[in-house]
Amino acid sequence: MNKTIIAVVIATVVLTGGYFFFKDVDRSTPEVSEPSSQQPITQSSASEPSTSEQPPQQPQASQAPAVKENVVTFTNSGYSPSILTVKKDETVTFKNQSSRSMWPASAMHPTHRAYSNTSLDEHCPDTTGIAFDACKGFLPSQSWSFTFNQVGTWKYHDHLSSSNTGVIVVE
Ligand SMILES: [Cu+2]
Repeated sequence: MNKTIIAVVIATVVLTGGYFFFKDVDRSTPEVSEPSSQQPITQSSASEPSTSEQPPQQPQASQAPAVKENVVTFTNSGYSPSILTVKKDETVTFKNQSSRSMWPASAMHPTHRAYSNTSLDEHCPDTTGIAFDACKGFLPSQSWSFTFNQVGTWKYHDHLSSSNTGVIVVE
C-alpha cells in the first residue's frame, strides 16, 4: 500500500510540476504587442479649391472679309477721288466735308437723266433709290449713300456747284 501512495504522490508531483512548468513556459512567451491599428487620421485630404484659372482667351481678330467701304468725300475743292470704281450693287457714300451743302447728282446738269433716264422733276424726291440723284442738299458733316445696280460709267456733278464733277465706274 505504501508503494501505491508514494506512486500517487510522485505522479501528482510530476503532473503538478509539469503543469506549472508548461504554465511558466506559456507565461514566458513574450506577448507580441500588435501595433495599434488605430492610426491617427490625418486630415491631409483637404479638398483643393479648383483654382483652374485659365488665361482669358484673347479674342481672335475677326477673319471676316473686310467690307469695302466706297467713300467719296466732298470738300470745298470738290469730289475726291474724282474717279471711283465699284462693283455692281455696291454702295457709295458721299461725305460732305465742305463748308456748304452737297448735292451729288447724275449727269447732265440740270436734268440728271444719264443714270435713270428720268429728269430731276420726274424722279425727285427719289424714294426708291433708282435715280443717281440726292434730290436735295446735304449739310456739312452729313452724308448721302447710293447703291449702284447698273453697270456703266456714270458722270456726276454737284447740283449746287455744277463745276464740281466726278465719275463712278460700276463694273
Ligand atoms: Cu444738276
